[in-house]
Amino acid sequence: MEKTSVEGVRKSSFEELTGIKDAKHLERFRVKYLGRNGVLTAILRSLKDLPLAERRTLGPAANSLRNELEKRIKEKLSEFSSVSAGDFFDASRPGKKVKIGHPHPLAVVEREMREIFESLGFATVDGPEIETDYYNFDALNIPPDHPARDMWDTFWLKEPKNSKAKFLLRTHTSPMQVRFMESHQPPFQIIVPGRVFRYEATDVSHEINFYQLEGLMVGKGVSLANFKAVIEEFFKRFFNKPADFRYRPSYFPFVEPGLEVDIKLKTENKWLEVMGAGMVHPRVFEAAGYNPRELTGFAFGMGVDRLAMIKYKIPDIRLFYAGDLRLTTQFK
Ligand code: YSA
Repeated sequence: MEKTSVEGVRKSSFEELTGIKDAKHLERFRVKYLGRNGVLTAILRSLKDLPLAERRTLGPAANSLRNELEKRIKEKLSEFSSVSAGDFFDASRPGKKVKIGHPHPLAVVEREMREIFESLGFATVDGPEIETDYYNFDALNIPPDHPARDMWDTFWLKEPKNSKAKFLLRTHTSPMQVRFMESHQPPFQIIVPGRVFRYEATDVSHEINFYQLEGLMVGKGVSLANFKAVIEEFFKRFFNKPADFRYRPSYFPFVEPGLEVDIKLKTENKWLEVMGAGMVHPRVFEAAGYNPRELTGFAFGMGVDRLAMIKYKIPDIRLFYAGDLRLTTQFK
């Protein structure tokens, strides 16, 4: 062994070191020279077999090279780790998940309801949330002093100056019945999903702001049998479970006869009220400019929130409006 071999290792290792650009490569370099089978380790190991004179010169040179290489490797390594994460772009790393919003459970349920009705031939219509008392009440056969106005606790709005109309936040989606009929001719079948407002105390099943879905089918010879067929088909698809139905006589000024529909899912064994409905009252047709002797129709109004509560077993309607993401993120 000659001193020149240590010098040669010094030269080649230093040259190699300058070209190293990352920690992985540096580690390979360390193993190559200083590892168990490394080039310099082999020189150091062979010292013991050399004559004393050679050992005296080669020994210190090899040891000093080892110390120097260890020092430089350390320096280089700290250089790499001091590069901030921001300076280094690793294109192979998986990207950060983009946070996207979730549809609200009521939006999901409303979409499901709309899709079922559309598949049954109903068109979807939108209406204003701020209404006049004419469309919300009068046109629906509920004149100003009629006690039935008390069925709907109303948020009245301040009257604009010189306005003859009284404005309110609609208490149901039914005002769209006359609004739609004024500008369309039968036969037609529509649904009106939308937000409604009632000035009443909240509890597990009542909110001051909730959603309804109105339905209206008008034509020659439309009957309660048509209503029954449509509604039972709707619920069969909506709950995707076998169910029993109960039709109870009820009163709404804008239908004759009026009824309420209860449903009992075979899996639940409990009757639940799901909607108000009936055959459109002749006075409502008259308010829209139709001849009630020529036409018949059925109408209904369902509570979207209540149906969502039943379908997804949500115990309190107020959860829908609490803005808690633990609820919303469960819906796609
Ligand atoms: C009836 C006959 C028709 O030909 C057309 C529509 C109707 C329904 C009528 N417009 C109406 O609003 N009836 S209702 O006062 O009984 O409300 C209908 C549904 O809305 C209820 O069955 C219930 O599911 C829901 N609802 C009522 N008040 C609520 C509510 N949901 C949440 N919070 C409230 N405060």
